Amino acid sequence: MIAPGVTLTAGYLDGPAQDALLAAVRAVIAAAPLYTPRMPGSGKPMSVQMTNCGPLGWVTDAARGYRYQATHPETGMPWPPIPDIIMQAWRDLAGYAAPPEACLINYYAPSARMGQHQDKDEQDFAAPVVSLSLGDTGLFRVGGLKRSDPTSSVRLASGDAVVLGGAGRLAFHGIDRILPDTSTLLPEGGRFNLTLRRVSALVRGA
Ligand code: MD3
Ligand code: FE
Repeated sequence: MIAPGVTLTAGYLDGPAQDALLAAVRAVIAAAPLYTPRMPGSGKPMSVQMTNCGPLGWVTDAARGYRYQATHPETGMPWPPIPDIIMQAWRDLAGYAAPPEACLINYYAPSARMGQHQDKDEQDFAAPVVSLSLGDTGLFRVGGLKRSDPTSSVRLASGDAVVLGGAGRLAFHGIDRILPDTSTLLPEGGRFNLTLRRVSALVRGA
């Protein structure tokens, strides 16, 4: 346990499983290209590139801000389905009966980072977020429910899985930097992170 409700499974994916997941990620990107998301208001580009698979995808731009939508913001196409290997990871790790609705794929070039933030654009905070890492190690920092709470740093290496549930679901977190040349999985270097999320609230009796 990294923090209350935040569980790291180091080496969840072995070498062949990382290769298979990477092939699935490349196939998603072939259908739904990585794009550069922009901050709400300012339009400042994020250093991380993103795409999604699943019925919904997380996107952001200057005019409309953070949201989930069913289509790619640049191609207008529906997001491709979540590959089986990714659905299997959710079934293994999430402990949650309903399937994920969104799989956000982040690509960190060696110089990219992600500032401290909370994931709170979802309606269902009962469901965990499941994270899978591929490629160079990311220096992950997680705190508490307030931005000012103390933080701890964790290295997320290729093949590692993190489950964010319970008290950890709304913890502040980010990626301080990518540790270069820590994996040979990606010939281009850098890191992919996948986050599997429930977006809609489950309606009792529906
Ligand atoms: C802790 N991604 O896409 S994944 C994000 O490595 C995001 O790309 C990071 O933060 C990355 O929003 C971190 C691990 C993670 C994901 C969600 C969390 C940690 C979390 C939600 C609550 C607490
Ligand atoms: Fe996040």
